[in-house]
Amino acid sequence: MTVRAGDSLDEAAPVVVLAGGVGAARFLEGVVQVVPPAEVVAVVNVGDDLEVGGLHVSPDLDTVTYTLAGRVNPETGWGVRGDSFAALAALEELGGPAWFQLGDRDLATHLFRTHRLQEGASLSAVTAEITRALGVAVRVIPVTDQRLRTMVETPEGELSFQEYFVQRQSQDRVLGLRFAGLAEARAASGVLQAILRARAIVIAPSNPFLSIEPVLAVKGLRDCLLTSGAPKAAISPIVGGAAVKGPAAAILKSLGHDVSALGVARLYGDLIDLFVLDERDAALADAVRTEVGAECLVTQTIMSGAAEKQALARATLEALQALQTG
Ligand code: FO1
Repeated sequence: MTVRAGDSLDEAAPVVVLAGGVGAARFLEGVVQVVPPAEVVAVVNVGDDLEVGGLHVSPDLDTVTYTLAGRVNPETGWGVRGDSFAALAALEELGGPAWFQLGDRDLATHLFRTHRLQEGASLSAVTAEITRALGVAVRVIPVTDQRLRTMVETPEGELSFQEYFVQRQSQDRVLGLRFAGLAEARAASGVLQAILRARAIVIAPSNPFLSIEPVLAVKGLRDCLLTSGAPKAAISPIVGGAAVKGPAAAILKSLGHDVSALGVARLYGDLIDLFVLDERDAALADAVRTEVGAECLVTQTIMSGAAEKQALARATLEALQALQTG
């Protein structure tokens, strides 16, 4: 079944997903099973971007794109399926950086992106070129075309996101986060318009600090979300007090938040009308309703296969639609 706009909803209005990397990409795979892909807009974090050997790498944009193109490496959830690493090995021989695993096919994306950026194209324009070339009908937009980089404050000093996440395997205690470039960052063309026109907005089950906050922090984003008449949901990336993937639980703890779905719901507060939490956390739903003032959808949130991704997307969008019409 396809979730379609109800009587009071505009059919052409997009479903907007605020997205980080792997968790968001998996959720989007489900969304495109229940909504025509051309009606879906993914607004993607760029705080994880980095330069490797002079090439501009945008991990979250690529993870979302490769996943929707059916090309992602299913074991890691990032990178290209079946990729080889000959260029990386050759780079290492030369004494170049090899801690960030860039596969040969993946490198082509970074070569193309870097070249087009050097020619003066915007990141959003290059992203549109890449998604078109790979047959992705979802509109994938970086939240901003400006340079925005997540910096992680740790007892060892300030680290760039990928130094913290990949090079040091998220081992450091996170004392705070800074988004370098935020003062100059403006929402990329189409982002605010999509949010204002949306029929539904979903904050994907991504890390709220590392993936979603750099999106929400961009000038105008929060106000736009609050102004938009679309019903808004967030899906908890914390299940049973642990992160589905990555360091979200450790960061919630180190920044003094409850390590639970409730802790995540409190972070989103008045931005959301609906909070989606796992069946294992059903006991927290009442607290979310009373403390955060959001409706709750208690369902299976672990996206172990295609059926689960589709079911989560359908349940979330139907619950949002019911809020709108009910
Ligand atoms: N994650 C790793 O844990 N190790 C890597 O070497 C690595 C390389 C990499 C290359 C391209 C790409 O698009 C993603 C890559 N990732 C790697 C994943 C990435 O660091 C994270 O998934 C995201 O930035 C967090 O959303």
